[in-house]
Amino acid sequence: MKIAETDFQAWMGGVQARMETALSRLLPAAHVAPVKLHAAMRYASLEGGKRVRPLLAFAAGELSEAPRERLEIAGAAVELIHAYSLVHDDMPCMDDDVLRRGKPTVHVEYDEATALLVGDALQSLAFQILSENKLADQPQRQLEMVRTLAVAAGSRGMAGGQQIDLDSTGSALTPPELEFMHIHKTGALIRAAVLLGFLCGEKISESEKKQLDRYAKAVGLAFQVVDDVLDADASTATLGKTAGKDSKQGKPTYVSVVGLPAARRMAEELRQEAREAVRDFGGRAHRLTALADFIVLRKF
Ligand code: GRG
Repeated sequence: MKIAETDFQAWMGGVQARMETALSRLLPAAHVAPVKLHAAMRYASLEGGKRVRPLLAFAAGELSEAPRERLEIAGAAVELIHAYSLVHDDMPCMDDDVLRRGKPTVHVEYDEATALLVGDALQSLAFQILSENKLADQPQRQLEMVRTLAVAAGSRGMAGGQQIDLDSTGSALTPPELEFMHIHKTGALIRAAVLLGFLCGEKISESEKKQLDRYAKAVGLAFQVVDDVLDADASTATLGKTAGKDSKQGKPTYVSVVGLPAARRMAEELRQEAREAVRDFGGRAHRLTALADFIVLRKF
């Protein structure tokens, strides 16, 4: 293994461990009433997941010299929204899945009503921690962060993308329609993770923000293209969730719309686009470029 790879693995492991501790602290304790809901919220959020969104927030925060304590909160807020989306997405009324992160899904381990409430409560907690901790020196900046996450999670972001996804099952989408769906369903939250991380620090200019946004958009879409490739190409054991589900459910994916080789090429083009977007930052963006590589070259 090369030194740069070893360094990246160590950094990633460090942020993941830090986020596990932070999330455990920020989530209500399992013994606090209502015990079932709190235990299920912890089940949905802890001990699992790659923590890609907090990793992106930390990497972007390095550019603006953001304090780690702020990045933990911003990363946790995005991760809680992500965890909520997975819980709801797995429910019988949506994707109807029984396996997530190698464990039974929340509605299987608990029950459907609890899964619904877990998602609701995780979403509320995300905005609670984002608003009750000081994340910026100017209140206006912190409001911008709250708004960024709200838009990304809402009907013009993730929830809207999910609606398009549900409605498009069994229909043939064109590549631009598919891109529109994925930019919203998956890309919006990934983009928010990068922006929130950057906004936790002070050293930012408008032009730098634009460059970072270009990176975030490329990485957000790349993440979904790779997810589609892995769904078609990897095993359930490797993924920790049911593989091959998209085609079984008749869902349009990059693989079904453009084919596996073209989807792989697209992921690679987006990786290059992401790297190009942060080229001007030089060595300061080395975590961001390594994360773009990780997101596109991952096997799970
Ligand atoms: C229910 C409002 C609502 C939205 C759900 C994101 C989403 C929308 C559904 C998840 C379904 C899915 C498999 C989407 C593909 C991309 C994705 C978000 C994969 C899972 O994210 P990872 O790989 O998961 O970051 P881990 O477990 O590592 O955190």
